[in-house]
Amino acid sequence: MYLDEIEISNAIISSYTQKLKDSLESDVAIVGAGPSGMVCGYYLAKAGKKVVLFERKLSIGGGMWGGGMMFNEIVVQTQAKKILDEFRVKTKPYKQGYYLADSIDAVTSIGSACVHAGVRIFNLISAEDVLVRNNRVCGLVLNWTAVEIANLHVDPLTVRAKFVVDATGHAAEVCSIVAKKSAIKLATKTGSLVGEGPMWAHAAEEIIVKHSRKVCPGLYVCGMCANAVFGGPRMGPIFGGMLLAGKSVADKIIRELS
Ligand code: 48H
Repeated sequence: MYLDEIEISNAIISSYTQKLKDSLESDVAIVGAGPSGMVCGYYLAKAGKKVVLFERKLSIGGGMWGGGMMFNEIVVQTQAKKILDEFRVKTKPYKQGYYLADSIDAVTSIGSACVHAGVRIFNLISAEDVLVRNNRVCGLVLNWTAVEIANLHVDPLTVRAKFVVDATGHAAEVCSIVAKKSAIKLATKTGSLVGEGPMWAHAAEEIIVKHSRKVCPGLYVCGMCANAVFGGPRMGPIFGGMLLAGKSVADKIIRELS
């Protein structure tokens, strides 16, 4: 069979366009394909929800690839090991209550399960604004990351969703936009972003799952972003809290959707 370049281009353009058009309206739109966003997306899709996930970078995985200071191993605690087991990530016990996993295995296995569960992941797209109606976040304003990097004056496109999840990590980008541009008060003690504290792994891992919840109508926070928004310490290269937070937010949204 002769391989024609135009057929290859046509295949990619038509398939991608269809995928993007199918994603204009969804149950949940997640921003950020780090560990918490992907785990959240996986459990939502597994429950039959229509989920779309936008990631600024070329690669998914957020801060998990690099383990701790580029030593590409991650640590999880006992409760979170069950989630790694579900994704078939190999773990090995270290000391009682501590497990180790290869960060490459963790990112690739979670990413693959997420896509196979039905989450549509769009890499190279950044959320630059939100859609707000009647004091409720109901969508995202998107642009190519390349447009953002090149600082081009190109207007964005928009997607609508019943719920938006901010899983953008330390920067809490979606919540920052909501706090800065809308009249919505976030459900924090200040009504705005409280800010992340210095490292305290034990306290941070305990609080992050509680903080991963609804922050205003239509908007949930998940993972590291939750401690930045509600105020909590960072935890360093222990990733159990991110996995548990992703699952917990998915469970909350599934309840609210039904
Ligand atoms: C599209 C965006 C946008 C945007 C950002 O940082 P992440 O890995 O986030 P989490 O919460 O899943 O995991 C946090 C963990 O990696 C971490 O940093 C830890 C445990 N730190 C502890 C410590 O002490 O430092 O992923 C967030 C993702 C990234 O891939 C970004 O590129 C992406 O979100 N992102 N995507 N539009 N506006 N902003």
